[in-house]
Amino acid sequence: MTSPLDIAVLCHTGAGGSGVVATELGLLMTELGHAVHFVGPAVPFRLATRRCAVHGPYFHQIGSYAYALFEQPYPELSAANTLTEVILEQGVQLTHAHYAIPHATAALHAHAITGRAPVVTTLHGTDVTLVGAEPAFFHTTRHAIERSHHVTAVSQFLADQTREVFQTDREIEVIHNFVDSQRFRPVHDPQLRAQFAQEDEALLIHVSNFRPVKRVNDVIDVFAGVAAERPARLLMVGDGPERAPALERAQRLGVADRVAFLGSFPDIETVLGLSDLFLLPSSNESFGLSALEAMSCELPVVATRAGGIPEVVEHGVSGLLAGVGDVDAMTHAALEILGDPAVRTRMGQAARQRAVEVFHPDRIVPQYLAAYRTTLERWGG
Ligand code: GMT
Repeated sequence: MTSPLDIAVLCHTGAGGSGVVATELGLLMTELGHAVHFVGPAVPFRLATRRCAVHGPYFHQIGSYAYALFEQPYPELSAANTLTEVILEQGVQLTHAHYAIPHATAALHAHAITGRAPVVTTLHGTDVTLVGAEPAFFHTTRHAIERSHHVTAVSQFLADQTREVFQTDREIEVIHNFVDSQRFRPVHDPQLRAQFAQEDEALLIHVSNFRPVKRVNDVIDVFAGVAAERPARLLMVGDGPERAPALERAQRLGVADRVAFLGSFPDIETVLGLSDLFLLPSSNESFGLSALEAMSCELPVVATRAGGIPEVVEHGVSGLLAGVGDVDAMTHAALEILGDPAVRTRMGQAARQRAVEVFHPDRIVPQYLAAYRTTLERWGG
């Protein structure tokens, strides 16, 4: 290995794809011998339950200070301050900011203070398509993207969308997300599966943070259509503002007794590995990491043709895609896959093969490492 790196990582610490990618990448970098320092208000969601084979990664809590004159907290300033301490005290050479704001903004602030630690920013999706496009954050997001020393996006769709939304010709490297196919794999355990479904019932699953963009009511509608035709159960994993409306809809459609809302938890590989089909009817999705994790578990995916999803799920090969809101098409797609065990097996195996071959960490992590090294060569530590 060439010289080990010292990297600080800023990411959202709650359940969500960008924090998951940041955590998994940090763990893999640590296993490769690099020093990784997470800087955040709390230990990232998935880091809390993961152990690395070697010492690290490290976690530094962002300090906070409430003063009567401050009408609201200033997370960007607190993050920049703690990151500055970490850069100066730990010899950090580079900061990797996941999500444009406030993380890239805070990282650039710390770079301005220290004159060290150039910033690699990874765009994940809603930082551009929802939050960044909002007038309230438009200029700060564009500034973060234009001033970061290197910018990556998790899909070609997102790179193109970023240039369009911000009218910028900023160079953006596409580095797709990845999945640990050793951890995310099929689980053949009839006793465990029996906790969720009878032998003759198909087990469908949806995992998300239950935001409006996920269209969780469509998940319920598709499931109701499937359950009207064949024995089936649905696992809803995650939590968020759309959970209560989704439960209400399941009750209204008379399928609530077959839908289990399991809440939010980090070790989703077991429930994914036990299931038969993954549903992701989002209105927009820059990548769809949850779908990739399901594919790695040998699950075909029924999803929308939105954003970067077609870069992950190949229509007709690893799943079936439909238009946003086209519940009928998604219901037919799910029934088509579940109705023929040979189709389900073929698509599931193709899904896993794609996850292993195209989105393996061994293919993706070196791309981040190369981005770090190029940034350091160009901008210094
Ligand atoms: O999906 C979310 O709402 C969470 C969000 C995040 O930033 O945590 O996920 C985004 O980043 C993931 C990891 O790169 C992508 O797989 C998701 O597609 C993306 N979400 C959206 O674009 C809606």
